[in-house]
Amino acid sequence: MKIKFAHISDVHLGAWRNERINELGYKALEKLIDFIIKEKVDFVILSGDLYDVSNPKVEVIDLATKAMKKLKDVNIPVYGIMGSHDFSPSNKSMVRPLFTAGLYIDAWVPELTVDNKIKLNFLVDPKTKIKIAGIRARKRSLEIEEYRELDREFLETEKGPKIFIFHTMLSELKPKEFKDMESAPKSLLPQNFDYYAGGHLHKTVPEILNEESITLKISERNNIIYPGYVFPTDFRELERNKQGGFCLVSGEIKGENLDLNVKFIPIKVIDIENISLDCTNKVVSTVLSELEEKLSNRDYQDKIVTIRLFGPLSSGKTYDIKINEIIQNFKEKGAYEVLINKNALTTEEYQAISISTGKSNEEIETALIKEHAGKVRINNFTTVKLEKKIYQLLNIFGTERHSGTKVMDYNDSLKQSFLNIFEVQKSKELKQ
Ligand SMILES: [Mn+2]
Repeated sequence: MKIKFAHISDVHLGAWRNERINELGYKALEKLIDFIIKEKVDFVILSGDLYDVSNPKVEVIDLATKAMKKLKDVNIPVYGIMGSHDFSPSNKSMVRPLFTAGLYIDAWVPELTVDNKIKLNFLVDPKTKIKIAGIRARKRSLEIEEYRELDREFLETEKGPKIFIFHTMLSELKPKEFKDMESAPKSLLPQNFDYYAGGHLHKTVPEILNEESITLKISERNNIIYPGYVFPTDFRELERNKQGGFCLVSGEIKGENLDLNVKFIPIKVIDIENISLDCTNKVVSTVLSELEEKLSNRDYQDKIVTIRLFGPLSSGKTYDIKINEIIQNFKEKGAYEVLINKNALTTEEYQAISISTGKSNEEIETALIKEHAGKVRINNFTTVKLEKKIYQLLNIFGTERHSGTKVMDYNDSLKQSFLNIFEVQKSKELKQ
């Protein structure tokens, strides 16, 4: 029997603060849904992070519901799990209503055995009879502990064909740039599945799928697949300028096994233009004129433009580089949206921060505060006094809002404490 399914992951609908960019993410999902309907897939596997947060806004939920409904209407079931982003430890994830309505089918069906192991029950896809089991993610990859408690024998001895869905990074498959991210050894996965549908890693793995757009044969040694994101979810991902997409998996059921081929299908909704400008030892006007030059040299029509400014300016303040004006200039040249990142842009004033490793957090904090306090001049404040104030400030920022306190009251009291620390009269309105 011939089969075909789509493997999607990390949609992160509504991940952007910029609504125009969110719209592109929505468009990407719609395009994807239309594509797989046309392809007449038997089912869809979603390896987590449909949403960017567990409680997205109504527009986002509505859009996801529409997308799922569209598939349901043509009898394409969607099997999946909650990812690290849309999981809620208090079970308040907005993925739940989708599960309840049957628009999305939860592949995480755990059961505690008498010897306290986690038994994952299988779903059976009615049309293909393929068995599906999955382990949902938790925040900060806490699900890794649960892999160790799985009733592996049950999972491994169940007759196939079968697919395992998970949302965890595997150490052996971890690309260099994610080296600091939590991961689990491959050996934690239960064996004997035909296809391992991975999520969480915002990159297509094996990389060759996305890089050379080849069709890969799934083999026993090569059956763990991560499609990566559907549309970039943050600045860095836009900057990497790798198209998002999903995996289209097709092949045949051969007895208890699957004979599969996988192909990455890019979903392109916009062109991206990346600008990276080293500002080391430049003055503000030089940076601006270099940007001006780039502005006139390239075509930005209907593109997302990312601009990264970095390095220490020789003089002036980082806020002398007016982001809004730059954005305006690029938009006048037809750019769809412009994002500027100047996190790594510094000035003499804040430069040369030395952090010694091996010290405790407290020691590092003390050293940093000392260093910074010595660099800022505020009328009537000695360095020692300023240091003290920074500590007071950190204290205030560390106060949590009690459940009985209204957000507005909490904000007001934060503001008042801030004013008190810096000995500012409330009548003088704080300028942003
Ligand atoms: Mn994700």
